[in-house]
Amino acid sequence: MREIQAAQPPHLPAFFQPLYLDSVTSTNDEMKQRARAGAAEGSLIVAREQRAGRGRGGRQWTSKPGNLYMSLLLRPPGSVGAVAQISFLAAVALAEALLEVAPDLSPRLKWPNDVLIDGAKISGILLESSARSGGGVDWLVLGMGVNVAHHPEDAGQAATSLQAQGADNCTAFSLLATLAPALLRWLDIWRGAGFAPLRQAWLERAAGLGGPLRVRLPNEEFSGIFRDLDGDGNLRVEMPDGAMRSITAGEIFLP
Ligand code: BT5
Repeated sequence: MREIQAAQPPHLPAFFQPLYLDSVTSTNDEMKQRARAGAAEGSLIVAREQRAGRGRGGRQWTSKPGNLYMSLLLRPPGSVGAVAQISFLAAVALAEALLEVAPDLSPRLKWPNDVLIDGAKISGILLESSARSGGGVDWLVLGMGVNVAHHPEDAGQAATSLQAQGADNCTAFSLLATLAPALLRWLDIWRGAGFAPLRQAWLERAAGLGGPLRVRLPNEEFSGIFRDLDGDGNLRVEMPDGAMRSITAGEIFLP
């Protein structure tokens, strides 16, 4: 009896229109199809497993049953660049949700969109959007994967899960019940006050702020000091000669 109840989808705030699926290639693919067909903002797909979960740049996202795999459809105002701030929003909301379900954890945020526990990746965020011809975006799909019950040992980088961190009672659904209101709270703040409060909240949990980092761009790689996040979400890096450089897209490595 308890198991059946535990497996019941959670109650979510009215903004969300959830659809729970069993096995999909990728929740982002499912949602993109619906976005193109006119689905409303707030549509949410949650799947038990993904057969072809994706990371950025064609990388794989390990997606066996037991973890949270979800995609939320948004139709935000603003330019493609501005809506990229949603990845910071998702990371901040997830950090808050993780702290609610497991108060002993110290989630850290790694630019641009990773959530780490003790330096290990617990989550991945994948934004995909379609630009409108007159400017702005037609739709934006926010994909989030969170390791709840397990994590890959062979990810090529350190990974962890809520259960590995001792949060044994947490399930994908119980995390979703906490994450959805946190996302909505931050969406409201972002819409009302812009990026500034989000930037502040992100910086408070930033991994490696003030310390050395290595930056990998498509055609170059260099080391510097991670100094700040600017008002557009670019990383501000101090170069060895003291000059400041803004990084819009790329990969960073913390020691
Ligand atoms: C990401 O990419 O971190 C974004 C992942 C987004 C996954 C969600 S799940 C719901 C939605 N539907 C999808 O198809 N995707 C989204 P990236 O920064 O490129 O990181 C990918 C890298 O993380 C891989 O190359 C591995 O090194 C590592 N990795 C793969 N699976 C992992 C896992 N479950 N936990 C931790 N690390 C993982």
